[in-house]
Amino acid sequence: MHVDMDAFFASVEELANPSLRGKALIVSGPGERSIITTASYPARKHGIKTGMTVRQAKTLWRDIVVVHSDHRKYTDASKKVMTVLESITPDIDITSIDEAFLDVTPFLRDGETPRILGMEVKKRVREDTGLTCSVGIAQNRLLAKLASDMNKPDGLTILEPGKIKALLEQTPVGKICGIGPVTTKALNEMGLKTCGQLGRYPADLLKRRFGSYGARLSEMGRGEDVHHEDYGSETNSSVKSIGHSVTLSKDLSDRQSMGKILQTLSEMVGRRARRHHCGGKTLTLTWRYDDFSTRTRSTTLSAPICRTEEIYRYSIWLLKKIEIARPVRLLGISLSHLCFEAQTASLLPEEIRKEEVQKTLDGINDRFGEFTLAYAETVPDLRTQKVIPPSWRPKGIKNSV
Ligand code: TTP
Ligand code: MG
Repeated sequence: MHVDMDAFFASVEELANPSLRGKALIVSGPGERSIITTASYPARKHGIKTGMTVRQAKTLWRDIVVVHSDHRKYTDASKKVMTVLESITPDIDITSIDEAFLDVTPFLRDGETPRILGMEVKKRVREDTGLTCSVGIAQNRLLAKLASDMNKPDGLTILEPGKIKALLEQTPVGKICGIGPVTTKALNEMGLKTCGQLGRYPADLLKRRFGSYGARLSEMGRGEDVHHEDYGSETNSSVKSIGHSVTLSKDLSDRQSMGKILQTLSEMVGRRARRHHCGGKTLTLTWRYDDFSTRTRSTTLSAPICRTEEIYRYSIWLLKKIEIARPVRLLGISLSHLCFEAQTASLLPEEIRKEEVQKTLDGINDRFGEFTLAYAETVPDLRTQKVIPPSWRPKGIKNSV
């Protein structure tokens, strides 16, 4: 079973302020250039969706109501939702702030039909949180997720095994979780528009074109999900990267101003890595131009890093190497190739001193709040723009692939 909350941030805002209920509503950061994290269903009727800027939304619907994100509210609501789901089964895998997979096989063995079970889950979520969700039930995760999206909002969709083949014939490849816009475009150019076509296409040709992902694509086309048999709880080893990005309040072209942003992002990424006792061997700098084209540049180091000062130093190094072809509207840093518990104490006096400085800074910020003590270059107001990635987990860190 896949459970996904409907227009989650917007619904939480409506719950907190009932006068917003039923309105065309968007949730975003402050300012016209901010990106919309979600739009209520009435707003979606006007073509407004996640990823647009507030300004674009206003051109589509002048009377759109804009609410500024309040992440505390969403994490609190998320915890309530997950508590309800955990009361249904401990076999749960929370995959983002508003969605989870539940292995409900044992209930079905006891004779409860999927529809009764789905209705019961929806009822309990609504009673305990005041929010609606959409539920999909199928024989594996891939299909359950496809199902939960089919009748949003407040939907309940059950995919019976006998009907899946026909459904996949009609399903565009981009509807499958794990096939993003770039792959969708590439597949479409190969003449593969539906899952049915993708599933029938020779797997070795897909492998030649997409590498090991090609084999996975072939399975996806057939609605198979052999990789997700295990619904066990999250382990740190499943975490692939730790990153933060920020949409800038105005486009930047000079490296010095960008450096200040990177200082702030280095602290945010480093803090998260240190909290989870890990470091990353690969550092990636992401930048997005004003035409929304996005670039990345990475460097892989001989040992994992997690101190703010190190992350900053290498991101500045990358920044110096890149060509800035147009004004930049978004900057991001991420650490990948994560090593857990890998930090061995350094023997170099200078390194020991830096580690002590870092521990002291962290200690103060743990006690008095983030950025209480920060490097002088840090831009403090950036923190308010922080967006919770969809891959957020209440008990863990971002699992981005
Ligand atoms: P989603 O479940 O993707 O979207 P949603 O719940 O708003 O709408 P739907 O009914 O279609 O499920 O994401 C959950 C929340 O995560 C969403 O309310 C806002 C946040 N979010 C971001 O912050 N950034 C993003 O890019 C996306 C997609 C979501
Ligand atoms: Mg949702």
